[in-house]
Order: sequence, then C-alpha cells, then structure tokens
Amino acid sequence: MGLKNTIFLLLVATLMVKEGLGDQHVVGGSQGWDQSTNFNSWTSGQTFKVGDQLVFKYSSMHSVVELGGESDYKTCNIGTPVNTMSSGNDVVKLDKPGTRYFTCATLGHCNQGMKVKIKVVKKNVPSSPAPSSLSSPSSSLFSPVSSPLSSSSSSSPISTSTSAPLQSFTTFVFIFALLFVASVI
Ligand SMILES: [Cu+2]
Repeated sequence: MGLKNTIFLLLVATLMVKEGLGDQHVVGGSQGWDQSTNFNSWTSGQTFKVGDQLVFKYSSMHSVVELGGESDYKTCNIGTPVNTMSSGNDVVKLDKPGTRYFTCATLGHCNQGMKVKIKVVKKNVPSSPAPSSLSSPSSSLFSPVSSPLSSSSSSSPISTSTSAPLQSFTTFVFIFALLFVASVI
C-alpha cells in the first residue's frame, strides 16, 4: 500500500472518529441543574443531535429522574420513572431521535420548573464544522469534558458549552496537515 493510500485511510478514519464524537450539553448551562435555572431559555439555544450527551451537574439537594412521556412531564408524575440518577455529575447519552423528559425528584422542584424536555434530532443536518465552531467563546475550548464527581459541586465551575469546538478544530488542523503532506509527496 502506497503512502498516499495510507494517508487517505487515515483521513477517512479521522472523519469516522469525528462522526462518533457528539457534543456535550451541560444542562442549564452555567447555572446547572437547579430549580432557579430557566430551562426553556436554555434549550431554545441548543440543538440536540443523536450521539450528543447531556451532563447534569448539581448539588446533593437534587437528583435526575427521566420520565417516560409528555403526560408525566406535564403533571410532574415521578411515580414511574424510566431512570433515576443522583451522582451530581450524570451523563446521559442521546442515542436516538425523539423527545426525552427529565426532572428532579426533590419534593416541589418539578413544580417549581425544574424539568427539561429534550428534543433529539438526527445527526445529519448539514453542519458547518470549522468556521462556526471557531467563533464560539474561547472559554469553551477548555471546558471540563467529564470531570469526576467533585466533593464541592456547588462551588466548582460549571461549563456552559461543549467540547465540540476543540474537536472540530483539532480535526480541521489534522486534516489540513494530512492534505499538505499528501500534496508534497
Ligand atoms: Cu431539585
């Protein structure tokens, strides 16, 4: 196999890896998973795609309960949950298109608005990789992707954005370098 073929395969492999890496959405942004957060305004600024992850960051007074459907979501019925989490740093993978419903099991919090509805769309909406990503705030480049459970979760910095810009940028640079090498050979 020639070197050009090897480079081509590397290029393809890189793109495939990139396809597998979704964005991480820290639920509620910098305010995190809390009853004071306005989740409607947070979701309105987000696009959730298959392969992305939700990260719930919260103090021990909260938890995460996934509900089975719209009616439970509307009525704050946590009696028949799909899933319950309480680590304070919970990651939920969005593995298929559809709507997912989350709330908090602490008494009263759901009725105070501590619930979020996530509409997951298929991945292959046309995306513009490098330019739009690069215009994101630079602070998001250094967001903790999956920090271990910290003892002081209330005072720890909560990232508002995703790891996607960094991934896109490194992929962009890598592909550019490969193309450059290929053209020299
Ligand atoms: Cu709560």
